[in-house]
Amino acid sequence: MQELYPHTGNAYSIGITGAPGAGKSSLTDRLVARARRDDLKVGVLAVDPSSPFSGGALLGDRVRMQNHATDPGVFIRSMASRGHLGGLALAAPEAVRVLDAAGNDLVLIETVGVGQAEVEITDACDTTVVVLNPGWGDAVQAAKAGLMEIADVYVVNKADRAGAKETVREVKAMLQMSDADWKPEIVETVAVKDLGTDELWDAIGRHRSRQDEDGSLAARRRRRINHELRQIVAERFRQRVAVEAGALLEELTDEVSARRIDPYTAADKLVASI
Ligand SMILES: Nc1nc2c(ncn2[C@@H]2O[C@H](COP(=O)(O)OP(=O)(O)OP(=O)(O)O)[C@@H](O)[C@H]2O)c(=O)[nH]1
Ligand SMILES: [Mg+2]
Repeated sequence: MQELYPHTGNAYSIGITGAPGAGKSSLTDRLVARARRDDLKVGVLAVDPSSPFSGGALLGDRVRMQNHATDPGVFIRSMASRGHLGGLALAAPEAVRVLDAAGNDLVLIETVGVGQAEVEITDACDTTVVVLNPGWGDAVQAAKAGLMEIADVYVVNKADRAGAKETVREVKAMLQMSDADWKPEIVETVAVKDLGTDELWDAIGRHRSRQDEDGSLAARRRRRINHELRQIVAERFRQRVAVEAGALLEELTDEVSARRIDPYTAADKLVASI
C-alpha cells in the first residue's frame, strides 16, 4: 500500500448503495457500459458483508455483470467482510486504492445500504448514489438506514413498476426538510431495460462538476484521508495491545469484571503500557 500510494489520485469513485435487491448490480452494469462508450477504464468493487462466502457475492455479481467479462478495460472484484483485518471499513478503501493505482478512470463501489460499516464505505466515495425502489415507504427505510445524509444522487430503479412517482415525491418531500446546499437530483431508471442510464450518468457528472468547481471534492477527499488516518491509528493500537499487552488485557478484564476497576481506567492502563 505504501508503494502504491504515489500512483493513486486519478480515479473518480462512485458509491452505489441501497436495499438488498434494489438493482445496484444491474445499474452498475449499465454504468460500466456507459463509461466504456467514453473509453474510460472502469474498476468495480462489489462489497457483500452479509455473505460468509465471498464466492457467493462473486457469483451473483459476475452473472449480472458478465457483459464485461471479456473487456480488458473493466475489472470486477467482489469482497466479503470475513478475513479482513480491521474489517471492511479499512479494506474497502484499500481495494479502491489498488483499482485507482491500476489506472482505472472510474471506480464503482456497490454496497448493500444496511449497517454502519456499509454506509461508511459508500460515504467514502466522490459521488454517492442511493438506489430506491417504487413503493411508498422505501425512502423512509433508506432514511432510517442513514442513507439520506450521504446521498448525492437518488435513483428510483424499477420505475417500470407502480409507485415510482410516489417514491420520487417522497424523496422530494424529505429533501425539502434538509438545509444542505446540494440538492441531490432524483433519476428514474429501469436497469433491466437500460432506461435512464444516460440521465443517471449525466446527474453523476453534474455532481462531479459542481464539486470540482467549488472545491468541495478536495475538501471531501481530505476529510476522508483524515478519517482513514484515525482508523489506521486505532487499528495499530488494537494490534499492539493484542501483541504487547495480551496478558495485561486479560488481567484487567478480570479486574473490571470483579468491579475492582472501571473500564476507562483499565483502558488508560493498557494504552500506557504500550
Ligand atoms: N422490474 C425490474 N426489475 C429489475 C430492475 N433492475 C433490476 N431488477 C431485478 O431485480 C433483481 C435484483 O437486481 P440486482 O441488480 O441483483 O440488485 P442488487 O441491488 O445488486 O442486489 P443485491 O446485491 O443482492 O443486494 C434482479 O432479478 C433484477 O433483474 C428494473 O429496473 N425493473
Ligand atoms: Mg448486487
